[in-house]
Amino acid sequence: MPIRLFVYGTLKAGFPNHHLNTGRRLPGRYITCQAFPLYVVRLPAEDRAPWLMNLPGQGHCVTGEVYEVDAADLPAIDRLEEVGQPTGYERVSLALRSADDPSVQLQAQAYLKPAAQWPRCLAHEGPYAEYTLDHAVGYYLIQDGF
Ligand code: PCA
Repeated sequence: MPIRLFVYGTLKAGFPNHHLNTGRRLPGRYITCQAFPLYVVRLPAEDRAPWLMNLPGQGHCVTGEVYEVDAADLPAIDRLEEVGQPTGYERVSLALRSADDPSVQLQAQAYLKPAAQWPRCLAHEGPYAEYTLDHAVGYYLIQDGF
């Protein structure tokens, strides 16, 4: 059974973790129906990571891509996103609309940061409506350092 996954960060096509995204993409781009704050956060000794905070109503409606992922592949992606760990993402269901045809709406899972991890004390940029390749530059640099 495939599940729908909305990706807005490094799992998007052309971004650093896309090779770990085993899903089949639905054509076009999708936008969250509700606004959420999308930050690019600098973690000490880590990367420059996209954080979509689970704070609906703040920030912007955020653009990303939707994939159909085999349920058997989901645990590996959950591990990458550190679901269940104190510093990880939580996988929640979001309402989305197609960027091309606003009448097309669907629900998909997405990796959001719990509100309690709000990056007040961390260097962060945003909120943005979209995570771009410019935002991923720091991520690439750190990855290259390993
Ligand atoms: N990976 C997930 C959540 C943030 C990240 O970098 C994604 O692309 O949606």
